[in-house]
Amino acid sequence: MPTVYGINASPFVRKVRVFLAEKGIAYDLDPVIPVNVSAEYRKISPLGKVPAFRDGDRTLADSSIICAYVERTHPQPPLYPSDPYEYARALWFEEYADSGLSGIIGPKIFFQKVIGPAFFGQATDEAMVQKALTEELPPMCDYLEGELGDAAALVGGRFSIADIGVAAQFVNLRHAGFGVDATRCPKLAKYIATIHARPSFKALIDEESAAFGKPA
Ligand SMILES: N[C@@H](CCC(=O)N[C@@H](CS)C(=O)NCC(=O)O)C(=O)O
Repeated sequence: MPTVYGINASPFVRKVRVFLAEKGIAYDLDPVIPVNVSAEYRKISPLGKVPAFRDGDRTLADSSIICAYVERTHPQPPLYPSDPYEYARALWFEEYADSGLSGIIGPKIFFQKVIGPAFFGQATDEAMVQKALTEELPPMCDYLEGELGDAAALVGGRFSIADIGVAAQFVNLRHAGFGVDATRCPKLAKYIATIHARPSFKALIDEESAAFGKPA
């Protein structure tokens, strides 16, 4: 059985776990916290980050690379589009989530509201949270709202890595007690709720909410 290394609060760990669940692949979870990681762990994840992955004697780091690998080892059901342009668009939304959404939701909202107070005894910087919620996140949601249109999936009308990557980030927003502004971005709000209701996401949201001592 493969092993996923990383804590469940990480959207990148979640991305890999959802991906494996959608493929029907069982795995062990080794809850590595990415702070002062061991020299042993750095051999698997040289940047010291989570997630990392072990498949027998093969190891990999980085959620995007792990998902790309698993897609090749377990092609069914396909989670990347086959059309070249749609494939690239799916990678783009994954990147938009990993580099764009994560930089706002992660440190400026989720860390401030959940991780900092609970694990580092740090007070929430409410000004930072409010700026992120009212100025920084809305234009990023506007973009997704426009790209989504009336579709149920971001690319090619079919659930893919694009949806996993984007929805994984919004779980952290949810854990922080916020959601997509349904008045400003009604399609995105409905889409995120639908993706989060998939069994692959719901199981993790329930597990994580329990760990944070909050209702899902
Ligand atoms: N591009 C990486 C990003 C992973 C990442 O930033 N993980 C965070 C946790 S959410 C981490 O390990 N941070 C610790 C560090 O940067 O040292 C991926 O997709 O796996």
